Amino acid sequence: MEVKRVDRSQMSYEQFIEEHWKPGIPLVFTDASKVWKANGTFSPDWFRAHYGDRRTVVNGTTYTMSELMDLVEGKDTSRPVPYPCKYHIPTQLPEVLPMLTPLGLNYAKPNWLESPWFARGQWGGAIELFIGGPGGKFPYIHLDYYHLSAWINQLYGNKEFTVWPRGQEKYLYPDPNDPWKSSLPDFEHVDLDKYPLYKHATPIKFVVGAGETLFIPFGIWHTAKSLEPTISVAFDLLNGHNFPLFLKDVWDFRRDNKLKAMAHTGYAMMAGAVCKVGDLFGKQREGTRR
Ligand SMILES: O=C(O)CCC(=O)C(=O)O
Ligand SMILES: [Fe+2]
Repeated sequence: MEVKRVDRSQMSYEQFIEEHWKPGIPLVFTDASKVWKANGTFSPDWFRAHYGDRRTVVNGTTYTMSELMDLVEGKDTSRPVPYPCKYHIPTQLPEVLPMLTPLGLNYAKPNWLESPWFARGQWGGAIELFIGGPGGKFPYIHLDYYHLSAWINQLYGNKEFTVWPRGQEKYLYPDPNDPWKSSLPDFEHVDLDKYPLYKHATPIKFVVGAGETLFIPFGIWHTAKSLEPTISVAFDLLNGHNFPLFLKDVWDFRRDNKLKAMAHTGYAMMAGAVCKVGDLFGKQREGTRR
């Protein structure tokens, strides 16, 4: 597997669906987020100027935006730089949402997570701002929960990603208590005596720069490392293609309490059915417009 880099002129929506969304092949778009006002605007100085006082909690410590930016830019060297530093955009920075439209960049659609039916659920689907400093590593290799597919939009600085092709969990030692996470402590220095199967793994490493977007389909193990001060916006994608697997996860995550599992799964089934009908009407509307 290779991770292709394309610009919008090289990839129609239909081609993206057939060649990447359906088969689950990651892709870097070099210019998809150009449709967002955030592209070219988001920077440490811009966030300091507009939302310097906005607070978030990282690993149990509360920081303001200005404090975080000073840390990741090396202006404050008095304490360690945590990673990832996150803001949940709809609740912690709702003012920037209009700078992220259309959220799906004209590719990540239809996205049922944008429907009010799914916004009520407690199953991922966050739109998050990630802030990182040089060397900031995501703490583990993982799969995203609920079989959601991730879109990571790099808006400032370079971030290195590593992905493993689908089916390599057998080489990545999933944590028995949370099989969505690998138990390898540091994939760049794996102790092959302790984790011998890792020698069969085929990691693919690449850098995603400012203005670029990485599509990570469900089932692709991944991790990330900020190479310099970075700002990204990540969101998830759910529609009829990954919905059956999503639904199974909604059940599995709550199966210790059958009543709760049934309530959540029943709700998700209904929400999915409503969205499916919405997609059909959406398609019809597009059809009549042509
Ligand atoms: O940008 C990153 O650090 C990776 C984030 C990620 O994979 C996640 O939040 O699931
Ligand atoms: Fe992830």
